[in-house]
Amino acid sequence: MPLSYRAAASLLFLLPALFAANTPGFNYEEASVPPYSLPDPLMLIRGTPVTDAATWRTQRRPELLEIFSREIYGRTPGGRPSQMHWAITSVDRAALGGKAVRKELTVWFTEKKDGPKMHLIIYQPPGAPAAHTPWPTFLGLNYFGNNCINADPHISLSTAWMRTSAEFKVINNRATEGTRGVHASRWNVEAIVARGYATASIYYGDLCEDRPEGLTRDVATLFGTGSVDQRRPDEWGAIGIWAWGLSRALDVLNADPEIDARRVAVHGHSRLGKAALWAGAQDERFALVISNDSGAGGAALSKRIFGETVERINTSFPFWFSTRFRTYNAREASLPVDQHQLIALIAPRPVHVASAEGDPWADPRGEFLSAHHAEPVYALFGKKGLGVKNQPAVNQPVLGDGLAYHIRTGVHDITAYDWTQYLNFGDKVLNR
Ligand code: GTR
Repeated sequence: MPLSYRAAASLLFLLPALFAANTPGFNYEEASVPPYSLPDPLMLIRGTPVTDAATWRTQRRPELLEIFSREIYGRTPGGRPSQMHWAITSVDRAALGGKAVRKELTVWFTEKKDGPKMHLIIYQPPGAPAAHTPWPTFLGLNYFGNNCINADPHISLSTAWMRTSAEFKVINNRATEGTRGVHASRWNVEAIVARGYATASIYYGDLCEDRPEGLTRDVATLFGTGSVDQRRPDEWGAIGIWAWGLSRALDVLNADPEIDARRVAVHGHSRLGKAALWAGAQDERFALVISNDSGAGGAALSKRIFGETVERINTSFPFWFSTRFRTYNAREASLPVDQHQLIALIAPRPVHVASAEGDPWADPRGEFLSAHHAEPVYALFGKKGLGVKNQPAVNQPVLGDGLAYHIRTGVHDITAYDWTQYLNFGDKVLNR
């Protein structure tokens, strides 16, 4: 007897779950998580424990940064280029119906106007801030050009290469008018500005196109980066370049008298959350780091082997990390570091890690455990960290002392709920 439509449909629905446990590249079974041991953030390579903040700063933190650079993300080959310059291209002090000030800037990384460049957009509360209280600011990379963060028709439309997407109205690798505001719900500009913060954004594709070719174009050309498979083992990849761009945006914000560059939170979702964490780990000027569903190579522990694995991410995206990271494909146990130490690199600066219940690919539990296992380093600085041993229940945010974590209902996304938590934590740690 033929299967009813409903029975066939439910079988199809079950198929991914049936294969999940055995398919190389990801694991959705908590029971299949192998026993693992995490490297101690407070043990120097030579075997001496770190017991004070000064030793952490001068010895252990540099050691860990070196390992993350050499083995995972690749080395950042330089800082701010000497010829980098920028110009404000538009200002509207009555944007969004008078609810915000909108500024657009172009940043050229060399003396050449036709060389590598990025566009920065800033929305800030209306009016001029009092001279002594410039705006604290949220800064992040976006996926579809600055035009995607709000439906504001006055945002300049990106002309850069972009992943073609019918859903986001990107046709033939270019943004169309239909791309305006497609990620407005992820950016929540009005809500952020209403809470007394500025929000700034750059398009990740201005820095490095999210495809293998990206490593030989734009910012990569400034440093002679090799192609995907021809790089030296410790050369950077796209995540390194995106993180570098966040630091260059901070250079520019630092020169804006209306922005308080000592109170800039760097945030990112998913692959851009990985970039935000790596930017925050390297660049101590970031005052708060926010990881939204950053998953593998971001906040999630690699050694748990839950959700996306090292091999899977290096295979799907061979241009995101260094080629040396491929050494750990299916060999997570041999990694000399794990992602809790990436969070620890940010200490004592605050970090907020967020997960979504319907996002097993990013391993919500592994994201929580990274924050949890970074606590000993916060403790060196007299901070409690999360202050909870167990992963909080869904929609029960923990805004702790130096560390925050929440998991919400719903899927891989940034929602108004996430922003409410980030703003609440921001009020706690940035609005002093
Ligand atoms: C996925 C990738 C994840 C995450 C995600 C995203 O395909 O496997 O690690 O980065 O993309 O950026 O949305």
